[in-house]
Amino acid sequence: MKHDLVVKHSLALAALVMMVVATSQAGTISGKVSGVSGESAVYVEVAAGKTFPASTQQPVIDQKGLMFQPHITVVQQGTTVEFLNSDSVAHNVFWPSVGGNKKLTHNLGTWPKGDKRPFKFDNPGAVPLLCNVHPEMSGYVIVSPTPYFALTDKSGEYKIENVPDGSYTVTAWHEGAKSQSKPVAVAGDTKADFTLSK
Ligand SMILES: [Cu+2]
Repeated sequence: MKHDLVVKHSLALAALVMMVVATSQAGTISGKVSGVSGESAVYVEVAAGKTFPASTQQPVIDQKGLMFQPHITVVQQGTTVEFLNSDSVAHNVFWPSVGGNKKLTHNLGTWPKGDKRPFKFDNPGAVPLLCNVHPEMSGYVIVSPTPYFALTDKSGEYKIENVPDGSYTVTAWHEGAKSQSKPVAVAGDTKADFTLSK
């Protein structure tokens, strides 16, 4: 009788420990994007039944020296980006599509030095930034559907931290290359490499 109770207690404790472990485990996804040179964006796609914290980012994309700076900005879906003009000439910001969808084309307008305009990116995918005053200007906002994303370094290495354990689809994007998505099972520290081509 006494022994039975101890066993029951131990089982209950073990179950509790397992629950705590199961709900608190998070890992990193890291690896390398090769086949292309320079920075790529890597992000985790939405997974069924999972909810994510809202964006806390407040990114600024500057137009300086006739360039979008930074050239590539990765944000979580729902993030408001401030577009600043630091040049003495007026710049425009527009994009022909979002995630390849031309219906999501938008022109933010043209504004002078020191001014900035916000835009909230509610749709996921790559947003090619252009300026209709300077055809040579180009940049990108990559809108990640989850808070789990990274920009690789110039050699293609990346690390996405604090991803809850589970099964995901991870996408790698590179300017001018075909994006690649692959299933990744995150359990602690997980590796995912990509090889992209044009
Ligand atoms: Cu411009």
